[in-house]
Amino acid sequence: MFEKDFEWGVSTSAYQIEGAWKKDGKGISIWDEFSHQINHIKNDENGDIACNHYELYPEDFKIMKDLGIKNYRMSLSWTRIMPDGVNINQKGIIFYKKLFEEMKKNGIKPFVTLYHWDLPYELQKIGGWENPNISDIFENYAKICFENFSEYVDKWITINEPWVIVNGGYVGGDMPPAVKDRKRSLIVSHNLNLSHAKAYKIYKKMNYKGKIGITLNLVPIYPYSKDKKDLESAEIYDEFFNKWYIYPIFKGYYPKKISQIYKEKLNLNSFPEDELNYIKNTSDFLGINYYMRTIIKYSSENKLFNTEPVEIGGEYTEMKWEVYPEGLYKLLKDLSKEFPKMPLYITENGAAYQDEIENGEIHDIRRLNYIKEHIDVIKKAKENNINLKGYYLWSFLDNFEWSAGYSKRFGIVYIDYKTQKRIVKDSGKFYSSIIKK
Ligand code: GBH
Repeated sequence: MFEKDFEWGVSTSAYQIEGAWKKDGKGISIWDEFSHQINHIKNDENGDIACNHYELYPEDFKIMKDLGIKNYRMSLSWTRIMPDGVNINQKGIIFYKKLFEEMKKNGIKPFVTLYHWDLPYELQKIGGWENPNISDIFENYAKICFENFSEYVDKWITINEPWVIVNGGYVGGDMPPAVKDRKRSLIVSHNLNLSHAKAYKIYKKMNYKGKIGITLNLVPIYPYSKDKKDLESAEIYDEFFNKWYIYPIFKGYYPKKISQIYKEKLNLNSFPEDELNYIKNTSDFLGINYYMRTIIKYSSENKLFNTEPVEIGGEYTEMKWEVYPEGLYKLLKDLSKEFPKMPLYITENGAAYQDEIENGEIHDIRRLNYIKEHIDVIKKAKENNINLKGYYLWSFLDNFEWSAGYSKRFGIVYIDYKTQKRIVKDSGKFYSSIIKK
């Protein structure tokens, strides 16, 4: 059922694991800046050291190899390669070349994300994702990465989770630049799409033969009841959360209902037709980060969408996200119906739970079960001929969980942040046994 080249892998991102925030000419990112201010991150923690993967990567790849993990999704730190977002820092390029060399020695294939949220702070100063030239700046960064790393990398993701960049950074305010302005957030979402599309097109123009696409955080939406109002609210929420990001890239337009709402209530003009044509069909695959489902009911409290998420019991992880493997099946099924030929990857899936060390071991049975139940869904999807090419677990290591700091652990490998000692958890041993089978 699993073809030989089905990719079993693990996933991380640069800011969450590397540390070495100022080493070898690295510039400051918006996350360095944000996490150094008080009251932004749980316990005022930051990614200065994190898992010190910057120095310990040989040890980390050895663990990966021992577990039989042959595919690794990671991200590049833009400010290592270009400290101000524009000018090149050779030491950053050399670092990643050494890292890719080390992976190669261990038989591990990279799947590389260009942007996992750590924008150069110098670019934020000139408007960041709101700057009208940001897509050209991003294209230039992408081009430098393609030129320097294509010797090692033939699978790229431009941007990780535009929804989070938009809503964390410009609506909720729990992520940098912590702006609270919905209208501006939507302009950012469009600029992210343009940036993605430019990176995609330059890659193809440079004649590389690899694959390049985007990763979206998708949540299957379930209506709370069959009541007409609930059904309609669920549809609108689905457009807000999922389709706003899927449609421009895979269909060339923004979903209609929500566009109408944005027009009426936020005075948002529709985006230029030529730009939408430019964005259309610029992804060789769809990367999906799946963690949970959302149940939506009608509510008159929410003035913008008339929607409200409801919790209905069941099991929840430490993040307060519902454990719902069937939701992954629904998501994959719906997507493969709408986009029958599109190659799909699960680029993240995993769970945060508290871990306890017992005689040097970590019996993280709940994380193990979470993984097992979701892999069962992957099997079912393959049996039903869904075009799924790979599954990447979040995460390889415990790491800096953004505004939750180090309080939430997602790893299948435990990190003792005092000693930087790594311990493979039971979930890691379990995943290893699945891969080897
Ligand atoms: C991923 O984001 C990230 O790519 C990764 O860096 C991170 O460490 C990992 O997940 C774990 O958090 O309905 O308001 O509760 C996941 C993003 C997950 C975004 C669930 C929105 C629900 C929001 N998301 N989520 S809410």
